[in-house]
Amino acid sequence: MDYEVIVVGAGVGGIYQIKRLVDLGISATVLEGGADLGGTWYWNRYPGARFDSESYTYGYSFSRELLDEWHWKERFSGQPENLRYLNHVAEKFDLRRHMQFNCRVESAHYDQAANLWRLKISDGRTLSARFVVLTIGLLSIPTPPRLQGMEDFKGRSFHTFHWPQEKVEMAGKKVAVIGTGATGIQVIGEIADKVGELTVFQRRPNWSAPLGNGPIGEAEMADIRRRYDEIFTTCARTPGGFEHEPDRRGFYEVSREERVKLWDSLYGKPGFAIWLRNFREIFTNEEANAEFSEYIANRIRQRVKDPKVAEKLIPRDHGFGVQRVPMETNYFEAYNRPNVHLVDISETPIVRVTPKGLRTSERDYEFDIIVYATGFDAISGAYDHIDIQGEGGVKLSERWNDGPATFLGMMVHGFPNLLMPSGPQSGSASTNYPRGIETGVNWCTDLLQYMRSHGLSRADATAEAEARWTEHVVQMYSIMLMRKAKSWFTGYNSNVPGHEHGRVRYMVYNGGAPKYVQRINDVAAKDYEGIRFAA
Ligand code: NA7
Repeated sequence: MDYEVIVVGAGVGGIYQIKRLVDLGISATVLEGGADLGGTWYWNRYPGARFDSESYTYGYSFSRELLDEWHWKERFSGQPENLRYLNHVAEKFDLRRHMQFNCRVESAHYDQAANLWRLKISDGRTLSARFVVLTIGLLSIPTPPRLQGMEDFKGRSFHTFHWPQEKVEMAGKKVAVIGTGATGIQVIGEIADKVGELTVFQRRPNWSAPLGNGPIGEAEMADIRRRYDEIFTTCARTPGGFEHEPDRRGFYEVSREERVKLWDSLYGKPGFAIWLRNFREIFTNEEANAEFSEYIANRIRQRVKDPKVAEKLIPRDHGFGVQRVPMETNYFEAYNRPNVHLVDISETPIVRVTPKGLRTSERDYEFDIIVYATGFDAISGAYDHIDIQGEGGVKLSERWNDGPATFLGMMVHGFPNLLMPSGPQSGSASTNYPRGIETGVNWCTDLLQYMRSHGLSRADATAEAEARWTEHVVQMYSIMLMRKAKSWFTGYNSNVPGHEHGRVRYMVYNGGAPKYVQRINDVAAKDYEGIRFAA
């Protein structure tokens, strides 16, 4: 056996997981497909890439020293600083020597006779380990569109995830952005005044509201440091793992004036306040949601000068907050600029990419750069991309063909000793990611310690426990308007066969962080009820 534990992926999750393992003296390594650590913050180098989480709620909470020495310079920190932070963490705790880069895991097969996982690596090696911990990200498999002629384009084109590491000269250039999700909205707001011409190809608009970014000075940072305990306690108490707590008053218990007063105070408050400090009915009640959506629609109408463009930017097929809400900086104002154009491709679809640009059903466009902000094979995609085979050679991708089924979002029946601290149906995907990650990594690490101290070498979730958890996840969707959304929360992706809209995949745990933590802690307290162990 090469290692006791192999961790796959050196992003936010993998960095913390290896720290825990090293501290316990467990023989472990991290295999990372990229050339360096950082995951999401290593890859996504597009202009405007930044947290929508308050920076100081995104950072790790495990080390007081780290909290005390790091200065988050912006309320919503940008990619370069985020990557510096993760490098700082790795260096501070001397974690780099436990990481191997340019090592893409191609397959992971469980060898039942030896009770070992055997991993094939892209560099030709085969490595074995008793446990495999997958920290492979929720949004790590980018999905460019499948357009005819993409390879013929003579200019530069890339998916936002693969934004080049060297500076991309954009001044004076004709740029196309396809996609208006959280990524597209960040890019567009950032580059509108830096490019020659910007043409946005929008299929469906998204609801979006101001991010409210700003600097954090020395004095404010000192105050944040003093309040860290309180901040993390609040995050642990709220459904989303943020500082934002829902308004507990009933939507219809207060007058329309009171509701508008709340919304006026939230619009422009930093971060997800507008989404998560709102009335809870926004998430569950069609009428309440429609009333609030109309409020936001009017905000858009106030900000976009051309009424025709404004109407095109207002979603009609879903209400505010039932899809992930992208936060924006100067997004709507971008459309007031003479160099920015909106093409509604629900009316005039893109027909193909040409050597010079794009052809819609209406006309040809010429571009120097085409940016594909078209999203990810989210949450289960990274798992589907590794040939993972459990007991009896069962393939995980086939088991999950119609959507994931898990135990606590962290284990799968028939795949012993395979752990997913932020797996599908875990608490991470629908919450402030690092808060969920720390929870998941701690739970998985506790499980490893429990097994060590009890002389156990094999852990497998039972089929019954997996079915119960998955049923609970499905139930948590049933009350949410989100279940109807054409969004990566329901497994929709028009560029991935089988992920078309219409069949919900139960990807995330919607019960909120406190309930999730309670559930997984209960399992641990009952000697891991639902897991079958062997010596
Ligand atoms: P999203 O939220 O999945 O958005 C992708 C966008 O790209 C969305 O507007 C799509 O329109 C559009 N899209 C996708 N494929 C096409 C094609 N083929 N043609 C035209 N338009 C297309 O991905 P993001 O990267 O923005 O955000 C993902 C998460 O990353 C985000 O929530 C953050 O948590 C970080 P559609 O809606 O399918 O009509």
